[in-house]
Amino acid sequence: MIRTDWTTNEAQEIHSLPFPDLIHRAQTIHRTHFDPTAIETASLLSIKTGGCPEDCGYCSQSAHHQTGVKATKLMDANDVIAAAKLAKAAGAQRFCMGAAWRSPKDRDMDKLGEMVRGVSELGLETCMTLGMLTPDQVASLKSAGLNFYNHNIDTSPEYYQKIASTRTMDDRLETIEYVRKGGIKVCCGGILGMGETEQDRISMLVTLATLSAHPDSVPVNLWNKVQGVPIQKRAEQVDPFALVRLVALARILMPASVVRLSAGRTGMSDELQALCFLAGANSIFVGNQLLTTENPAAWKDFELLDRLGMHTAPARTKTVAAQ
Ligand code: SAM
Ligand code: DTB
Ligand code: SF4
Repeated sequence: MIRTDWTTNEAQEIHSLPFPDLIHRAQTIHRTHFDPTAIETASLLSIKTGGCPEDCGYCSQSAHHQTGVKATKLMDANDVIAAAKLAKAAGAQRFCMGAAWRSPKDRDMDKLGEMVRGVSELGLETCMTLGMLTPDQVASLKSAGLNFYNHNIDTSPEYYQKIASTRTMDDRLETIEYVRKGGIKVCCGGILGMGETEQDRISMLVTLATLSAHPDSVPVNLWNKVQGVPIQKRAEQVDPFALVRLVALARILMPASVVRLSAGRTGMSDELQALCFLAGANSIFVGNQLLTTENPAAWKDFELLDRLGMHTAPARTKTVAAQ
């Protein structure tokens, strides 16, 4: 059953179950909704890097921090489409285009639409992450055929002010609502390892799981270390079992959503990734590069899936979610 009325207490109780019981519950739910041997693959491209006016304390692309990331202009649509072709050949099913913007300018919308159309024509699913959108901008991306929009809440409502001051959680939730109402699938998750408490992590998932409809896709990122950002001083290594517990909780609270094991996999062992797949993660980014940081080599990922008798396939829910 898909529920959007989870309470924090319920989530805490599930989260603190004995590990075998938690994994069993997550696996049982995972198998009712998905093929447990299938992993979805997405590839990322930074279509406009750095120089961002937002002050997100974790991000290499903010103009407020000295991180050494060089600011670039918005790429040409043809170059983006050429990169998508390579990503498809390398095994990606979805192509996610990210821009270091607070929000796109209306004058950029035609070029963004051209990118969406060109990437779709290659037979790839399309995703963009461009910052805050107006309903008109959502409509423009929808008419170009955009399938997914990524817009993360990043952390709990309680911790949010400690990670960014130029935007609020409510700003994020507003764009998510515009995207959903505009008929584009929502990809929304967060980051672990930024000095937040276990309570914050649970609260972030409860926030997602009590939206009027669950995000179609939930990225769980470990904070990828970048030099020169404020979060560096607070960042903590995430305990591997804490990560698995959180993935399991995401799977249980949002049974029909795809859970993506996103940034931070370069530091994870094969065994930890396998445990995350058992706990319900069913999507990864493939390709050496995320936006400005590294990701494992694609051959390593495919070899791991092969060793586990798993395969890549677009995630398809078995049941139609009554959301
Ligand atoms: N500017 C747009 C926005 O913030 O919505 C889109 C690009 S932004 C880089 C997309 C997401 O990447 C952020 O919301 C955050 O969750 C994630 N992110 C950024 N830096 C990260 C890092 N160092 N480690 C893990 N995730 C990160
Ligand atoms: C998401 O949740 N993770 C991706 C995607 N959405 C856009 C971004 C990860 C970025 C990692 C830091 C970087 O490479 O700059
Ligand atoms: Fe800009 Fe997005 Fe990075 Fe924040 S997370 S600084 S909005 S690119």
